[in-house]
Amino acid sequence: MVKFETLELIFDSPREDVATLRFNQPELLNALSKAVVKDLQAALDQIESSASLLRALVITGSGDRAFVAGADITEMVKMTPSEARSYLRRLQQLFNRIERLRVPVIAAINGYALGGGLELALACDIRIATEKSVVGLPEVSLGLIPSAGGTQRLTRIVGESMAKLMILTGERINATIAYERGIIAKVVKDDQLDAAVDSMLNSLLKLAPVAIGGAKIAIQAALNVPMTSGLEIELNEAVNCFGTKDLREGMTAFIEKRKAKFTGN
Ligand code: CO8
Repeated sequence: MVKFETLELIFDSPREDVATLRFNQPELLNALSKAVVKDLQAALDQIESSASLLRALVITGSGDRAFVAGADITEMVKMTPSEARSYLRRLQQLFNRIERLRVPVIAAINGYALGGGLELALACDIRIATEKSVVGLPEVSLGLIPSAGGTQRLTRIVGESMAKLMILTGERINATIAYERGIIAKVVKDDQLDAAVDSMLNSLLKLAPVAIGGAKIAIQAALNVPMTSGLEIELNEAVNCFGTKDLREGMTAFIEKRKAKFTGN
């Protein structure tokens, strides 16, 4: 485990090829202060440098109240426009780095995911939330707009109409409504989050890592580039799979009517 001032990065739980990044300031509902952003950057450096050994990343918050309750309002209130620009640029870049990891990233949402907290979760691949969780982009109620990717990612996920409803009114919704809107992939009982994450990891870790990474990149392309470019990315990722032993193993196992054993090669 690597302990930072505001978060921890665990490399051996539940397995050595799964990293868990846990925001660790429950008394502040894990708000994203400048210190958190600095630690997040250092943690991501470590995650990227061990990327070849990793099969999945889980992001969560400590305590039982919040995933991340947004950017630190006590710091933002003092920011000049130019300070805000560099802070926001940094947050956007960090969330982009999370989105671009070639391993699946699970946001384990254990309470409030508001503002920058939801924006962080939207940069993850699979969002699992407890029933009591509350999500939203309430920035307009603070005189701000979602600006760590929220206007772009939420709109791509729920469409223009629902994104406008949520962002222009700043509404906070519970996990079940967020599930119905397609923001959350799975809602679980409050004491079942760890079990649900483990079960999701078990499903993912049985499969071919290069294929999972390629599928993720191709799906993201569907949201970000024109169809012709997206199809090209899909083609390249598929061809890349044909260069792996895992593809031969997966197909041979099917033909031989046995379970495939993937190695990530
Ligand atoms: N920033 C700073 N401190 C916070 C934040 C936050 N976002 N959220 C909670 N806290 C602190 C509270 O101030 C409180 O501290 P203290 O005990 O010292 O008074 C502690 O956490 C516990 O919070 P509450 O007492 O308020 O707990 P409640 O259960 O009463 O309420 C809520 C919980 C509903 C989550 C409430 O705390 C709340 O509304 N928090 C703010 C949520 C919010 O508006 N988030 C969006 C922020 S804007 C944003 O994220 C923009 C992202 C990118 C922009 C960057 C611009 C430069």
